[in-house]
Amino acid sequence: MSQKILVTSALPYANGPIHLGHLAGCYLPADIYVRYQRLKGKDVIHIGGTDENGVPITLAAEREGVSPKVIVDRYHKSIKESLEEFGIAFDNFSRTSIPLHYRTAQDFFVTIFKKGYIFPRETTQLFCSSCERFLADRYVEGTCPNCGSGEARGDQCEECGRWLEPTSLKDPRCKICGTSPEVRRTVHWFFSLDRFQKQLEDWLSGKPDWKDNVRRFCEGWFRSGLEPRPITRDLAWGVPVPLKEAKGKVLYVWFDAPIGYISSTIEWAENKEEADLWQEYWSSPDTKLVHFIGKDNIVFHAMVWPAMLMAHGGYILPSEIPANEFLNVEGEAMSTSRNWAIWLPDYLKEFEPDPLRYCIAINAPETRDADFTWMDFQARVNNELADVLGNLVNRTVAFVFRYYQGAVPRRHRMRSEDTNLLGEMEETRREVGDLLEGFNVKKALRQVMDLAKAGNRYFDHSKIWETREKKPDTCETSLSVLLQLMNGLATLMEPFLPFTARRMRGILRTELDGWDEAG
Ligand code: B3M
Ligand code: ZN
Repeated sequence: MSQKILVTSALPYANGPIHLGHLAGCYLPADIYVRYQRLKGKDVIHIGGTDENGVPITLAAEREGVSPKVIVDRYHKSIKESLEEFGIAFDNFSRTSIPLHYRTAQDFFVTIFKKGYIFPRETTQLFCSSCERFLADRYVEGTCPNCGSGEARGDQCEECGRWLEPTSLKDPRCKICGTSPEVRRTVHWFFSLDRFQKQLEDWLSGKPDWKDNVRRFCEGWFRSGLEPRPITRDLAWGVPVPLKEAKGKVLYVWFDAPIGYISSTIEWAENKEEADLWQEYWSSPDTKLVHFIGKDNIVFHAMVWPAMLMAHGGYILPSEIPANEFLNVEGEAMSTSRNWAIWLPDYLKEFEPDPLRYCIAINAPETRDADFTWMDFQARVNNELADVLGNLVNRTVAFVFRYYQGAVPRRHRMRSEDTNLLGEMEETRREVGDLLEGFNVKKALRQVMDLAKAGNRYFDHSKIWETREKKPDTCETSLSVLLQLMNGLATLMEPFLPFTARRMRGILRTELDGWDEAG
């Protein structure tokens, strides 16, 4: 059986539209990777969906005074449409509020519960007496015990990134009414993450080429020692805990969300009417499972989720977790609450997808945070997309139409500059392929642009406006080489700028080549 590649992108919360940070963090790099693998003819599927459970959803609903269902329906649609319009090509884009997902998540829970990895424990929790309910995660705000930020949330401090317990906050207050909550006793179900520390450490030590950010993160956690994690919540929205004794409780969203990758794959197989096909991806030991995520999701994907999979035993473990850093906007961190972001639906009202795909990819926050500015956007569109790529295509095509009626001129004797350029194209294809296999989107795109620059230099040196009359054979050969280069570029560009690549093929009237046949 040929190797399968199962690519997932983090499931965005369906509590708002999608923004640039989401794209840079995972959707665009994932899409580039998947498009490349498809061109290679690989058996690859891209699985995603919206995360529709948990406090981020119920909070958004309460803020608007509507039911959570209204929120998730609205934003599932918005997110799905934006991603489609932006060219992010999913094989399946599901949602975690559907019965199929509930069943899959509950079965997963029951399997590891029966194996003894989930247990109830009496704990303390913050309770708001004026709202008369327990305050889960983001229903509490307060001062971070780690960095002192006054706006830490019950689950995490956005300032220092520390993962928190609501009861560890100083001066906690109810997010809804501002009351300072009291501590009450309650029972929650815990997942024995601690029992997987050794296994996780061994597993991670077999991943020396994983990105530093992921490895450093995990090493920090191992040093402080893993502890059991509560995986249930007191909420009226979400996947009900499938235990009689846990009435009224739902699964913690971070427990059910990654299982969404599995349920979305099941849905994909059902839609194809090959109901068992999903298992070939999730169970075959030579499937490459690749989770594209942003850095704020590392702990869940590199530790908690693999431990859940180990506990379950029926599925493969992630092979790769390419996690990107953050993309800032005009020097400031994006923030939904402060409404500092570029929302994709707004962008798409004004511009085409490819210029933004280009700017994000060429400046991708792969190893450190990067910054998006509109000045940079403008400069790159003008100086790189238009002056380098657009110019090469326009002047070549204009010349061919003007003097050769739009037909590809004949190729005669090839000179060294001709074979050199085509050789450079071959070389670029190999290098870009290697870079994309290693998730180096930024470098890969730079190589493609360097090839376009080489094409422009070749154009200038070839002086076709002179050779056309004096040495017509040479002119014809140069043009045929330039057109071949353009066709090769249209394939090399396909993962990054699919709309532009399609337009180029339209001009050339060529079909999309496979990666290895390109040019
Ligand atoms: N919804 C967090 C986020 O949107 C969360 C990711 C789930 S991936 C399984 O950043
Ligand atoms: Zn309250």
